[in-house]
Amino acid sequence: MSTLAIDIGGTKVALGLVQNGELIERAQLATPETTCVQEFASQILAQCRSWIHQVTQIGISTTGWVKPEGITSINPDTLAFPQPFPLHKEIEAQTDKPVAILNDAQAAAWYEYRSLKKTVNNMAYITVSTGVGGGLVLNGQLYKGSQHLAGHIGHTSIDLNGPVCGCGQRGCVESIASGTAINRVARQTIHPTISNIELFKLARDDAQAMDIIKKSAHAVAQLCCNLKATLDLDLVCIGGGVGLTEVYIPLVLDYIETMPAAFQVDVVKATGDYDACLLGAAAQFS
Ligand code: BMX
Ligand code: ZN
Repeated sequence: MSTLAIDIGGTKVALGLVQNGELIERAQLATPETTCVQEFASQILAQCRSWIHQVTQIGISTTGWVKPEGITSINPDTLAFPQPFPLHKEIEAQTDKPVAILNDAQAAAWYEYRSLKKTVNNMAYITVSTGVGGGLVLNGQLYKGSQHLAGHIGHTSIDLNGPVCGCGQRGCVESIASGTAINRVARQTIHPTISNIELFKLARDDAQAMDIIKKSAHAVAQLCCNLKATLDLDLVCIGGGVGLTEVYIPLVLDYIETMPAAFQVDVVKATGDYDACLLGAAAQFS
């Protein structure tokens, strides 16, 4: 059975043809800028027309709060959807295939949980990317909560005097640790046009650059301990463009080691690597 997987992020949309959990083909496009749902869907489908007749179903993972009526933004600075954005209904209408949709980090959480070698009951997935997203698997099941919002752990505040987050709160983990937050500080303090790729390279032998990355890792370590205290997790899995860099998880682990033993938790790297959300889009059917 083949699935078309679509992962919608703030800057790019990844597409995959998935067979038996394996990514057979992959494509990518810049996230459409249109606010028209028909146009948004057709720009995406235009990139994978030849796959559509081969697939039985379509799985979407997307940044944003996914409700039955459509997607809405929690932090419009990462991607501003006109609200609600009924993308799943539009993709279904344009393809005549069954469509399932989940928040990107919820989808990756489910994929990563099912890929684990050891038996675990309670796990969180954290993506440190444009934003900081999350997904929770509790008692072996993806936990979405009453309104499908559960897992938006990037929007838990860890500093009452911290920066204002795009969601409207102050001191959210996302406002301190995300790729966007790191880049904002790097541009203010190092160079006005520095990219995150350049920042991570510079950090190999520049303490000021490394400090910016350390602040992000410290915030994510605090989030891991907060989750351990709240949910008594067995494991936290970290992914995302920032989270998957070589230095990041070791830094998070260093900070966790300094916390009280009761709040310490195991941290592993996402096995789906940069495609955890895309594979998660397809994993909704398995
Ligand atoms: C934001 C929020 C989450 C998302 C997370 C990571 C929006 C549009 N998105 O917190 O729903 O899971 O970013 O998203 O409000 P990413 O695009 O950085 O992977
Ligand atoms: Zn926030």
